[in-house]
Amino acid sequence: SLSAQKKYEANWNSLNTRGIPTWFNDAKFGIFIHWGVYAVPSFAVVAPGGYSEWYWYTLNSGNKANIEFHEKNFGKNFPYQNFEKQFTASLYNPEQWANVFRRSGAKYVVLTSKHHEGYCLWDSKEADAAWGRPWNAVTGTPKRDLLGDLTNAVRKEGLRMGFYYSLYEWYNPIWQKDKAKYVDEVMTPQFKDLVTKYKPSVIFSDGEWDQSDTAWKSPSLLAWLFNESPVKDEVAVDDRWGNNTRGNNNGSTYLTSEYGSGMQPGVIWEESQGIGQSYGYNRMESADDYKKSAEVILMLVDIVSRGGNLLLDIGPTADGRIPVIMQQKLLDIGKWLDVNGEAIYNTKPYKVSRQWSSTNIPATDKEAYMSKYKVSELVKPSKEHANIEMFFTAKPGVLYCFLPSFQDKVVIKDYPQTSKKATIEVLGTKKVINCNSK
Ligand code: FUL
Repeated sequence: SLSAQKKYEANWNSLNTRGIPTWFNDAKFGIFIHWGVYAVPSFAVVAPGGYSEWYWYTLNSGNKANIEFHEKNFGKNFPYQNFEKQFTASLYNPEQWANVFRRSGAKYVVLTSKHHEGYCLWDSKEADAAWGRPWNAVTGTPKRDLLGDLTNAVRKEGLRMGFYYSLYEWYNPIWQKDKAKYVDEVMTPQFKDLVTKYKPSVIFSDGEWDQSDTAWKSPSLLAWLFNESPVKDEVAVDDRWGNNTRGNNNGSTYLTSEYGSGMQPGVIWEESQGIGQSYGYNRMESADDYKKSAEVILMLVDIVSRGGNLLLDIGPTADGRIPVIMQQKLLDIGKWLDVNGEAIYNTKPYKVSRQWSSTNIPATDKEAYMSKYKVSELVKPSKEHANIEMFFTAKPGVLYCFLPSFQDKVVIKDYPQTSKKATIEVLGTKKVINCNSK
């Protein structure tokens, strides 16, 4: 779908004629990874927006809970950057991670190459030069190309690899002195180095809100990416390129929602969220703070029925492990996708994405709904899902229906009128079930 041989100019009108590689919207499910020095304190107050990767900033902005936690555990004068010594990745096994990702049914992985703290998971000389100290995983404590090793392992499992990249850094010394210089001498060459060396299929740009796309020079960076980079025909990029770009449905960038309810069909979009309420690992979260596997599956179905992708986030530990509870959720999702993936991957939204329950149970009557429909605890619908009888996805000649709760009998209100009699099958069984169709 990309216009071959075309030269894109450094303006949105031209860039937007590129489109987005079709593989992205067909993939539907990806794994997001937030891993950096913040994995050491691994702390946030458990609440909506309680992002542990914001630890440094939250501490500096005087958050009482963070200060108390920090002083109690690390002392009054412990600077954040000293956490780097404990970011060992000593048990890191990228092949094991990639194996779990493949078995989760995800088709792509997006790793934080650099978050707002500025620490790089590959050998970025721009990072060390700007910070005047080892501030990447190769020259720093892990002594390992964490990003490159995962990239290789993920590709060996047959998945695509992409990177999250924060344009700005809260405390980069050059950024703080001279933003234009930071753009020219740190961010731009660093970004090009990342893309050239590791050839990502996705760029999830972020940290764009401080200034405009013009100040970031992001249109020319994207022109380079689409014209000259080794991934010009492959890469899908998000919509975070300046404080004026997010949410623009402009053709060359996919829209991002974050712990949100996502968008409606007609645009290319991706919702991201963690299994708990943080992207980076938060040690304050307990098992009860994590979504149940069935809730994540229902969320995936809901998103895909509206034409979107789910980028489900996990947060590894400072010593390089994926918390077992996160692995378990991923494997549960994979088991479900083994049977039902046909109704997810490569599908398009149906003309209606859902059918509301005719009994129209208010979300507040969830308990009554559950006992009426014998919904088990495991598939307890979330508030938003309680009234939904069915979700739909489609492929040519096939309509897929997802029932969040078991029912003996359903009526598909928006079934297309055809002369052919339909057959209905439950995926994973060879059973054809009774139906009346015109
Ligand atoms: C946000 C960031 O500030 C969060 O920490 C996280 O990376 C999320 C995906 O994007 O804007």
